Amino acid sequence: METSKFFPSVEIPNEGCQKTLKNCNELLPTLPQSKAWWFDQLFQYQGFWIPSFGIRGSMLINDHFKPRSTDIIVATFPKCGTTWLRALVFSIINRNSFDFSDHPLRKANPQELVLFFEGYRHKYGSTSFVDGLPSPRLLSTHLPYSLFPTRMTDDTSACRFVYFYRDPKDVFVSKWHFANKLRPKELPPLSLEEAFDLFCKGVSEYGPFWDHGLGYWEASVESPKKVLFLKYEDVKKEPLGCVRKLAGFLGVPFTPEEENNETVAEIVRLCSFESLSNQNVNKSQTSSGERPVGNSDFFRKGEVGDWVNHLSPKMVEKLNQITEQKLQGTGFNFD
Ligand code: PAP
Repeated sequence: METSKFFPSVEIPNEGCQKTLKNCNELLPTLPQSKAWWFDQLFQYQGFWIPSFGIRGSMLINDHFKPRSTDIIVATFPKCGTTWLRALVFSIINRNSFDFSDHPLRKANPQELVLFFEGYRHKYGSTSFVDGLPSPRLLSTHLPYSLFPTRMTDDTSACRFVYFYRDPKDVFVSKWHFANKLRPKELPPLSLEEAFDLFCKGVSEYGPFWDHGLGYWEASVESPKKVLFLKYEDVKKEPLGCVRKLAGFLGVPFTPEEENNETVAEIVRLCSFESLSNQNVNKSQTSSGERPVGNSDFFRKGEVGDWVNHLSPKMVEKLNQITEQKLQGTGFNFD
């Protein structure tokens, strides 16, 4: 049996999973393709540009995942602050199990504590790893809402989704930096202009960005008890209020005693960019997963509005225009 720190054990997939993998392998060559920003190719699948492992993961989830009413899914478009949201949800849910001075977030990257859902065993196709996790299971995803099975998204299911939205201008800049850091050395750097063109056309990992956000936004309006839609910028502005809201949504509101002993403030402090990025485990280039991405790669600036340092006025105008057009009439307003 193969082992890794991120995925403790790898099993031979059972017959059902093998069938799903076979279906996926047959499907992939039939899908429209585009080059990815970093490693894998992108495939257009059910309206979104997704790397092959994401499609495999989604198909495995659809065919075999057994949801529990206690499941919590941390959902984001890449570079919207997944690391932060993972840390916040983990520390809220486990606040009575650990001392803040000796907390798991001081020893492990949030990726190791809230596992990448569609990434789980995608390569080998076994689902027993996630099946074996204790409740409540905290899982993180970049998959669009529409790619989850209805047994997770309809009213009969009690599992919950928390979604982080972020200004697309900052998402684009963060993604562009990340891509150039991780692109194989044999490839030329991805220019800002080329990346911008791809992003605007919706061609980026799990894109189009706007359709991704809208899927979760609409679900949050329709089923506010199932989907919580949070903005990165709002959590930056009002971290205490947002953490209280998050805890309430997750069914574990803070008690008056916790309010008095500063538990909310401790969580906000522990999960802040300054705190997480300064933990030794997150300063290292060590990879928590199977991808050649170091823990430190998930921490760059952690600021709102860094786009002003990178985008030309024309680029800003174009992105703002696309955002306005896409969100028109949806009831969702970025401001
Ligand atoms: P992923 O999608 O690959 O998992 P993700 O964590 O969503 O990455 O995004 C990384 C961004 O979140 C980085 O943004 P930047 O490039 O604009 O700086 C990273 O700095 C930021 N980030 C990571 N941790 C935090 C945090 N605790 N608070 C605020 N921002 C954070």
